Amino acid sequence: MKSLFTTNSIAACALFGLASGTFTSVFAVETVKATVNGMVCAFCAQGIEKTLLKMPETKAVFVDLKRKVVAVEAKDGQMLDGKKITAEIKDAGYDVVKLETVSLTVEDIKTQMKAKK
Ligand SMILES: [Cu+2]
Repeated sequence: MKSLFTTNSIAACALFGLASGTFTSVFAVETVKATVNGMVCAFCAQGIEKTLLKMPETKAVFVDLKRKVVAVEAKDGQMLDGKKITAEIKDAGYDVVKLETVSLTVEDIKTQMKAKK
């Protein structure tokens, strides 16, 4: 098992993920929804998605270019750090104008956005 992981923290996260996967309903969904300025094309959206997916606590990312929305869903039982997410997005060259935590999954937000068309 040990040889599969490069660091202890990643191993701990992976193990926790496996363990919590069997009783997912125990934890409330935590998703950070950000309004981001500066995204102009699909590559911007893709870049932000990739950056945020690199965080060990990220389960899923959704980017809506037209509405300037970036949503990050935490893995079960894990916490998202709004400051860290803001820093990651800023480092990538974009501006976070609003940040809120919602009890929705990324899929829920996707559905909402589609419905609002
Ligand atoms: Cu772009």
